[in-house]
Amino acid sequence: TWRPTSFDGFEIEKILYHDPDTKSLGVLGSFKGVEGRAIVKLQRQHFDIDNIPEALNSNTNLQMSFENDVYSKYTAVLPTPHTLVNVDLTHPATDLHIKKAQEQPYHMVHETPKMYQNLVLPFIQSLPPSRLQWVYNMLDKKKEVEPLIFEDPDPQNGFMMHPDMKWDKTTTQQLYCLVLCNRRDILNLRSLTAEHLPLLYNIKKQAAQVIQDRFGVPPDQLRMYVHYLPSYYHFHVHVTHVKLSNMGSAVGKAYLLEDIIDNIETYGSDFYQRKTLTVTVGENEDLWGIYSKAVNENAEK
Ligand code: M7G
Repeated sequence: TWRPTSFDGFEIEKILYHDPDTKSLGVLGSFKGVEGRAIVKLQRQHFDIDNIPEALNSNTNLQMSFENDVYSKYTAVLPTPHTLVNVDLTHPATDLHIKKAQEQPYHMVHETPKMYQNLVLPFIQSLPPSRLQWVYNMLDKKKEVEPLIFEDPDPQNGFMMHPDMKWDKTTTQQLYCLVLCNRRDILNLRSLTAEHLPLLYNIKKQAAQVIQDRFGVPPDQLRMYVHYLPSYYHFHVHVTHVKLSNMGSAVGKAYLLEDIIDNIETYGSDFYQRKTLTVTVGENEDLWGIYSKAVNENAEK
């Protein structure tokens, strides 16, 4: 597999997004002489407190941009060390990757069980198995440079836990782990019934224990949730530090593991087959086309 050692000859095709909140930027482009397009995501790293005394001295010039009463704002370039960035590369990037990375309008859609059965499920079943190759590589221990954090090999209730690709592992305050269950027959939240309670309890208990032991983050500072809808239809649970917030932890996308367990226990095994679920869909997603057709047809009736 080709891997770059610098951005030599990198040609920018377009800016996919740039987000001042997360101090991040996504670029589509290509490396000179290398086949395929590349998505490059840059994110500024958090400050290393040890370097702060070195930065806050006469070497750092302040340019005032705003003042009001006791308040003022400046821009400055920290001299040492040069500001660090995190780089995420997707290469070769498919059209799907590019569409996913690109800034786009989002919509809240109320997905009824009927919409799921008639429209969404056939769509999920039509996806090529290659979409889950990275998951199976991890489960089969074929390819995964990231360290395995934990494994329970039980075929029914077991799972694997790795650091999520989104975590740069520099701080536990941004802890982000990914739990992949061993079973390959659970598509998503809608698939879950009382039959899966032992699996859900097992994840809740063991993942929290391991994270406490390994990273010192106590169970009540973890947010464990499932995306509905996810991007990948192999059942997985996101485990993050409670202080980490992003689009992925927003309502209309993240469903808490604890609440899922409680809903199935309190309201019945078929809760998630009967419930209307609110989902957040981007216009670039295939599902947006499917949903908007259903919503328009309903409005005409
Ligand atoms: P999702 O809810 O299906 O989709 O979560 P999302 O990407 O819209 O959140 C899939 C999760 O798997 C995300 O949190 C990804 O960051 C993570 N992920 C994706 N890939 C391809 C990898 C990978 O190769 N390694 C690891 N460790 N995590 C991945």
